[in-house]
Amino acid sequence: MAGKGKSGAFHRRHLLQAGLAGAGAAVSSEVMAADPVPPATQTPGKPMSSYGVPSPHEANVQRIIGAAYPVVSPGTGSSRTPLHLLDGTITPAGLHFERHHNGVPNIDASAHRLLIHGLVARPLEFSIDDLLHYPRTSRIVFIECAGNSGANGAPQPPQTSAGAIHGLLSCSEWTGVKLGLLLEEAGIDPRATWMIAEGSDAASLSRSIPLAQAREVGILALFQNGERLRPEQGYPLRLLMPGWEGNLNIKWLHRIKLTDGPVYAKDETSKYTELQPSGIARQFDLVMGAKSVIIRPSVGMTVPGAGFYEISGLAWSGHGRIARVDVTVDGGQSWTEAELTGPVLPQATCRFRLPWDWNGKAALLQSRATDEKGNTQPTHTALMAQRAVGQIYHYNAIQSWQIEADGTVSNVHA
Ligand SMILES: Nc1nc2c(c(=O)[nH]1)N[C@H]1C(S)=C(S)[C@@H](COP(=O)(O)O)O[C@H]1N2
Ligand SMILES: [Mo]
Repeated sequence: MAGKGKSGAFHRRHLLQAGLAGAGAAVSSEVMAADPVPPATQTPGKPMSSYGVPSPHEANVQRIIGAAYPVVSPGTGSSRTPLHLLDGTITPAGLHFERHHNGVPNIDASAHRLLIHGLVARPLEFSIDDLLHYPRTSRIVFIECAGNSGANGAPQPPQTSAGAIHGLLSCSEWTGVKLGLLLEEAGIDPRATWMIAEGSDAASLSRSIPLAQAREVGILALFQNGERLRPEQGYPLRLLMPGWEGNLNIKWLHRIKLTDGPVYAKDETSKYTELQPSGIARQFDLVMGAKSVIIRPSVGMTVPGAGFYEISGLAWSGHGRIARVDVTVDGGQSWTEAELTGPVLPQATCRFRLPWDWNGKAALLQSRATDEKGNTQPTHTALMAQRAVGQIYHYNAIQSWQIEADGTVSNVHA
């Protein structure tokens, strides 16, 4: 078969040559003659609506909620994007993952202010209306929580869906004002090397960020996928640090203070610091590594017998664009480069696909992303060797899905 490796994975361009593209049922002329009239053609449809919602037949497509302290602090925790029920690269706003350290505040945009102060020539205060007067920029960017995929750090990998494991990851188009523009307006004091950004939620979440990068890539986001930010994503204003750990993307942003060093705020010392086996902690590990996950198939799906399938998943890197994704269906004996279908943007998720002619025997599926800077993914064993017990931040190891001959999928450490 043209272009097909011994593993059964092959390039899309060989698909039609191989005659494997068709999955539709063949139709006889009798069946065609008896084709019933679709019922929906017999009555007028519903009228227009002022804000559309998904089809009622898609009601199962929901965020996966994990409340850390449901009784004492129901707003503390996260909800995950159901990656396994979606396709493409953009996350619908209502399914963007959520990570709140003390709930979603209800903020009146007309009363909200952003203060830029500290080591600046002129402290400045902006209303949201003020910010809406500045030139805007748009970028399609992922946000990933540093704790994403951390459940895979356990000795026994969780037997839950791809979304439940990897869904602290979403990708949106964000629009707002370049942070550098406002910092320059305030006048950066030459002694300023860091800044601290603070949210106006009940957690007052605050993070120190190196000033040079914040000035270069930071965006004060006001819009998400074309509409104003959702409350869960930081309405009316959030800091966007493309490719940096989720925690730095301060929601409900109300203060930025320029400083001559990191502040060592509670949110960057009690959390988001990684203990190594040596006992020394790594601090300010800020950029999200190269990563990929096969989403179809994954745990909870069944591969119903030998035949043609499309393997598909997401790849992303905080360091830039994804250069390639390699896929194996035999546990790494042979790898095939997947096709990146659709936009491949820096600091954005991209979709990879690879046709697979499954022979119906046990198979071990893995994907490995490489970004344009040459960063790639470690194995689970190699990653855990660099971590103290229980340290799961920045888990970007290769995900392994075991397919049994009966078509069931399980999560394994391979
Ligand atoms: N003010 C504030 N900003 C915050 C948080 C928060 O709890 N409060 N959570 C952070 C964390 S840990 C992450 S991963 C991202 C999550 O962004 P999202 O909820 O829009 O997905 O926001 C960050 N910004
Ligand atoms: Mo996070």
